Order: sequence, then C-alpha cells, then structure tokens
Amino acid sequence: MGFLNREYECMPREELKKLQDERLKDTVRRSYENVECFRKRMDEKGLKPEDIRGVEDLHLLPFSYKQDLRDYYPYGLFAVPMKDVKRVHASSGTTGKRIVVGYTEEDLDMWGECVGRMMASLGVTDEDIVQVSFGYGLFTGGFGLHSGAEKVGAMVIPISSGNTANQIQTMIDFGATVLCCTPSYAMYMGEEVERLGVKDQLKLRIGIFGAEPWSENMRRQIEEKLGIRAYDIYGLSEVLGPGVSCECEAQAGMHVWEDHFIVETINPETGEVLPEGEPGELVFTSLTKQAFPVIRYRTRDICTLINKPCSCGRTHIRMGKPNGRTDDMLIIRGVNVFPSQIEEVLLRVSGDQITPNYQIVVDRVNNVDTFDINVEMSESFFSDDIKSIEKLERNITEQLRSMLGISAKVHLVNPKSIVRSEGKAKRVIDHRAGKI
Ligand code: DLL
Repeated sequence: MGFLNREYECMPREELKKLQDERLKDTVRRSYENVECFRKRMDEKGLKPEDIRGVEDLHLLPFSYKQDLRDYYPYGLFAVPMKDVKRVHASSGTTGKRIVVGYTEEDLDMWGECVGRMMASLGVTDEDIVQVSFGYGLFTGGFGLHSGAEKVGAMVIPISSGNTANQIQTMIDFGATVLCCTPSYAMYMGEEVERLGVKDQLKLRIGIFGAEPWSENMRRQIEEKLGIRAYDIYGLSEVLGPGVSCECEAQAGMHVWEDHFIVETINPETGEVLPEGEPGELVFTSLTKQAFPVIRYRTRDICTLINKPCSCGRTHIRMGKPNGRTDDMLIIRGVNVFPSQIEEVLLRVSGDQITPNYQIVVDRVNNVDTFDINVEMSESFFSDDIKSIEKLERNITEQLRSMLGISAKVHLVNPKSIVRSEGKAKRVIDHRAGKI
C-alpha cells in the first residue's frame, strides 16, 4: 500500500549499510564526547571513537543496560544541552526508580516518522480518524501513536486509555476508522462491543496494537470481534517508544527501521552475537537520536530476526513477535519457567474452548511453591457439561507437565472472570516475595 518515505524504506541494502556506517560513527563520537557513562566504558576497553569504522566494528562496543538509566537518573545519559531537550517520557518498572528518556525537536520528528511509516504502509491516510486509546502522559504509547497519525495527516482522537463504555461510544459517534491500544485492551473492547451488540455501528477497519506480547490466536479473535485487521507495533521507552519496529501490510514480522536503528540478537549469557534466525536477546543501537542515544542497549526481549526480502518491498530487516524476556523467568520448585511456554501450550487449545485470557499465580505455602494457572473458558464451552471441562483441564495439565517438567494446577474459570486491563495485561502474580 502506501509509503511515507519510499526512498529510505526501500533503500538497497548496500546503501543502507553505508548510511549506517556514517551514522554509527557519528553516534559513537557524540556519545563519547557527551555521555560520561559511555566514555568510561570505552576507556575501560581501551577504545576510542576512531576505532569504530562502521557496522562491522559494532561488536567491539560495550553494552548498555536498564540499570544505567537508574544510576544516571534523571538526565545523566543525555548527550545534548538541557535547553535542546524538548520533551521527556518515563517508564515505571516494578522495581526501583523509574527511568527517564529525552527527545530533541529532531528526535520527536524522527519518532513521528517511524510510526507514520507503519500507518502509511497500512493505508492510513488524511481521510482516516485515528482513536488513540494508549495512555497519554509519561508512557510513550499515547504520544507516539499520536505523532505517527499526524505524520500521515489523519485526524486524531486523543482519548487515552480507560472508561471503556465511553471509548466505544466515541468510536461510534466520531466514526473512528483506526484504533490504537494494547492488544489486551482491544480484546476487552471487543468483548464489550459484542455484549452491547454494536459491531455494525463501528467504522473501524484497522487496529494497531502493541506494548505487550500477544499471540496469533488473540489477533484472530480481536479481528473477528471488532471487524478489523490487526497489526503489531513494538518499541521500548529507552530506544524510542512505539515504532522501533512495525508490521507492514504483509503481517509477517515487524520491520526495524534500519536507517535509525541497528538491531542484533545475542546470547544473553555470553553476549555473543547470534546468526540470523536464531532466537536471542534483542540489542539496539540508535543511529540518529540526539538527546538520548543508545549504544548496544540490552532489551531483555527474546526474539528472532528475519533478513529475507518482504513482499511489501521494504528492505529493512524484520523481527518476529518477541516471545519472552530474559527477566520474565520464574523459578518454580527449582525449575525455570517462562510465561511464553505456558502460552504456547494454551495456543494449542481451540479458541472455541478457551479465550486468550489467562493468569499465572505463584505462591509459597509451607515452604513449597504453589503453581496455579487460571484459564478463561469461552462462552460456548462454559455451557458444556462438567465432564468436558474436567477433561480439558486434565489435557492442558498434561501438556504443561511435558513442556515444563513440573505440574501446575490448571483451573478453567468462568468467562470474563479474569480482571481486564486498560493498559498492559498482568499475566503473572507472584505472592512469594518475603516468603522465601
Ligand atoms: O511499551 C512502548 C510501546 C507503546 C510499544 C505502544 C508499542 C505500543 P515500555 O513501556 O518501555 O514501552 O515497554 C517496553 O514492552 O521491552 C517489550 O518487552 C514489551 N513490548 C512492547 N511492544 C511489544 C510488542 C512500550 N509488540 C517493553 N510485542 C518491551 C511484545 C512488546 N512485547
């Protein structure tokens, strides 16, 4: 479909590499001159900016970490004078201080372009009405999608998240054609639309969802409930916010905008760079960011890169759906468990029987870990007899045992009984703090 900046989006790879070489050298030089933390790490390695001649030398550069943002809180990693920083955003972690990121005028423009490229690729134009139901504020979701929609000239409804009844009424009254929010919130709105029986009053055709992991099963259900095509957008505050990578109309992986970012996958234990196609931790280097450049930033997201030509004509590398985080790992009765493994088992169960809503609850009773998984039944399966419900519970329990090597108690719970979220869904509840 459309392009916002065809010259860059379809740039031949050799040319893209030359552009990256120049931009990388510039980023390293600016960071070395202005960011103490980076300069110290380079000095420790005996490296000078001139030693980096291009992308082939990327592996020599030191990694950077989320902890750096805490250590240099709030502005210590900025590479420009404060008068040039025009906006900050922040993200709150579950532990410790929140992290603060900054943008110059140029950075804000680049951000809008990254998100705008996605919108143009999906055919969003100045005739569209974009309802942004991501939270506005320090979170990057609301403002990020907002600026992308403005880039393509669409009309924006900056409604932010929350108040679901009002969201749906607004969508109907204002004629929204594009919806942007977290996939779990989209799912919730879809359920409400079904309950109210107002699907035929919606004008929505496109959904842009991200900020948390979601499955293909969830995509199908959202598409069905809202009568749209749903697309995935990825990003993180430290690197930009939404728009670091975006799906195109092919729905076959998210293009990382390589004129602005270099992406690598590494072995999270050894730091070794992995070949394309092997899952590993995503690491990003920014190439054009001014206020807050990042060099080899460890995201902790586990993902696979796809470097094959895409049917849309864009030349930029794609990443698959992030499927887990290195810090998401739960240790239950001594066994490493990733929520993504549980999700994988649940995905094998038919969407006619369960919904994509589930919650993992871990606790410690009498010094032993308890491990429960609540999975919501679909409306149609719920009315089935108790024997089929028990049979499905046993089936899921068995599959989980063979996947994880430990047993969990699986509970099929009533439809709509798991608390819905207006932002990112909370999939894991760990009550063990202080009991270990
Ligand atoms: O979630 C930025 C964003 C806003 C992305 C709106 C997309 C849409 P943070 O709050 O810093 O930033 O959280 C970043 O969320 O490291 C991933 O673990 C996760 N994440 C973001 N997008 C996706 C996605 C925003 N599409 C963290 N699929 C990241 C899976 C995602 N996980």
